[in-house]
Amino acid sequence: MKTIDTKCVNALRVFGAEMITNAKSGHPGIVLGAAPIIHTLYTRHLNVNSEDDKWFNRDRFVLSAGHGSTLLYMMLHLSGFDVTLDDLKNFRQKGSKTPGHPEVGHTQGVEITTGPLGQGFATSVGMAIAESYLGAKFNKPGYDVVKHYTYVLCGDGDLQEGVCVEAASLAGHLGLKHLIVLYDSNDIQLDGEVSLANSENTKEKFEAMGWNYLLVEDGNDCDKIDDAIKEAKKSENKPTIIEIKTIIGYGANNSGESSVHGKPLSQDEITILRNNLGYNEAPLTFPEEVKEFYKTNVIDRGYKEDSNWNEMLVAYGQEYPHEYADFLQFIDEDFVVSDLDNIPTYEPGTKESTRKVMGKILDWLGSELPNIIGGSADLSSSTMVKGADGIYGPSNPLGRNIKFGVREFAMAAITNGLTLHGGLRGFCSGFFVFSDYLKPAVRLAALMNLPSLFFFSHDSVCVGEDGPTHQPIEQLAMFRATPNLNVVRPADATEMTSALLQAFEKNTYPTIITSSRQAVPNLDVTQAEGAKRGAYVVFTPSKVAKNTIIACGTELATCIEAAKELEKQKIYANVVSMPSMFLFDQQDEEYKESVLPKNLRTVAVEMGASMPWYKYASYVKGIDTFGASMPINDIYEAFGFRVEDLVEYFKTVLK
Ligand SMILES: Cc1ncc(C[n+]2csc(CCOP(=O)(O)OP(=O)(O)O)c2C)c(N)n1
Ligand SMILES: [Mg+2]
Repeated sequence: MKTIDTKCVNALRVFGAEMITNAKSGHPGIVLGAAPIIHTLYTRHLNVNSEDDKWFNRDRFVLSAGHGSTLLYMMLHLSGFDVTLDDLKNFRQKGSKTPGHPEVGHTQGVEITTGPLGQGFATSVGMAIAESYLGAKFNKPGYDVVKHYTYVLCGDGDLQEGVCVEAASLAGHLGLKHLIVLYDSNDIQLDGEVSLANSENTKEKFEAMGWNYLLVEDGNDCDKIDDAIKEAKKSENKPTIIEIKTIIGYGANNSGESSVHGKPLSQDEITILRNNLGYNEAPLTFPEEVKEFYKTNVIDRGYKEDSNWNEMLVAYGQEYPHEYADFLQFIDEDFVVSDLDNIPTYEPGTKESTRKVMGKILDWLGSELPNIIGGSADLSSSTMVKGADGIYGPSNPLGRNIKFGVREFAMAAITNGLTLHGGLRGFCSGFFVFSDYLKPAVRLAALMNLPSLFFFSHDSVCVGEDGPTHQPIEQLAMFRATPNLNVVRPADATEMTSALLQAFEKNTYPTIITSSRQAVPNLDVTQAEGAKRGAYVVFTPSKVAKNTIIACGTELATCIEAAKELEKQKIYANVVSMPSMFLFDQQDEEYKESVLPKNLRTVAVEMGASMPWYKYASYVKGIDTFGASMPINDIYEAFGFRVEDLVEYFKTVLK
């Protein structure tokens, strides 16, 4: 190992520890332990170009161990990204570019928001699928227009998470050869030794899942790390995990102990660290030779790689003009559904479950939008959601139907990865009640402003016989409470079609669409434009309304029936369809007042937790207990959602 590598690694260790001490907050353990790993990756392998940070064929780097953000910020600074010395000194401070954990879109060069352990790893599998798919689609002999690696740095905690195992199992099955995981294996985690909670054999575990496993016994040896990465790059048909044995907090007085994981070093401890490493440069600066080394080995190398790629792309464009034009369209995600002439339609008066509509429209969209890719968690025959062009895998790398297996959380994280990579839009699907299993990935999509799409069926107690384990109650409330997330519960085919078309637009938020298991009438009063605004009036009585009934999903048709019955009994109520609270809340005050006049008495109806509706209504007919197993026809009666039950209820609260 060259002296310059030692110099760089020690500079990173001391600067990183000082950044954390300066911030009075952060995680010195991983910074001191894993500095040689990230240094080797950036200076010898990672192809990125700070002058063209969105360069399509750049390598993707995922810091799954998001608590090591200090390492990433130092890399970005030294690699020429928009992270200044002052930004590093402002680590974790108000308004800084260097928040506690990496946030995509907030800091240039950060590929993904990480911090929730395990999810970075799982999301990287989606990036690797995207790379493999796009490579298969566009590469030609001599022209690897999409061929890059997805690198992950993870720790013990990441690998303990179930989502990692789900994702790793699928990645092995799919043979994602350009996925390379660098495992910072220090045998220590926050609370103590890893052996207190784990005794499995990492090598056997990953090999059993179809991975290559490599071991670097001395995590301070950059050359050995380099050799292992070179070896991993040769993989023909498997992802690779490189277990790198490191010492947490290397150089600190409490190295090798869990106490160094997340507690800043004191000034005295910094002095000890500096002495142990024989490092005496000024605090919070990088030596010139370190900066020079990064300039040559990351900035200049990345610039050259990017330029070479651009040159190649020009030649590709000359030889393959059609593919080239297509490729640019993929990069720009420049796909819109403009011609709706052939979209499947449903006549008013017919009946269909909204899940069947969802499946049919999505199949149609699959042929209209070549960049959409996704599938279900072993439920495509129930949710009706699947991707086009056959099942994706080594024998059909151009399949756009991903068989996720019963791995909901990894499915959603992978969906985020597909979208984050660029060039593709990911979607996935399952039973709505099991959205609990993947909620953390929906949350991260919302936090990342990522337009991932989550399509659920079986959206209420009307699931019926499968009973309370399968009947969602609180899930709508949970998701509606999540910031920057569009939750849509369409009432019929018209609203479902509108929701799906809107979901595939260029949004800065993810969308959840829920659908019914049971058939519902396709109404003549629902409208695409109204649905797009989140809520709109679908029924007005013959005399001036004193009341508003708000409903959505399968309850809308029943509420319209009930309002007509009320009218006969001289209670006059408008009915408002509100498929999306998120979209309605974005409308101007005038529109909102026109839909929900404040002087009217308002009641909301939904076969789910009542909580979200109190934002709009004084009275709510909801379900605040778990469901129960019984045939669907009994469900309506048992929970009081037949037309006659609703009429009786409305008479007690409306005027
Ligand atoms: C899902 C999740 N659970 C818990 C945490 C809190 N946490 C952050 S780091 C950490 C310990 C992880 O251990 P390891 O990956 O070995 O990191 P090291 O101590 O080696 O830096 C924990 C529990 C988290 N960030 N995400
Ligand atoms: Mg550890």
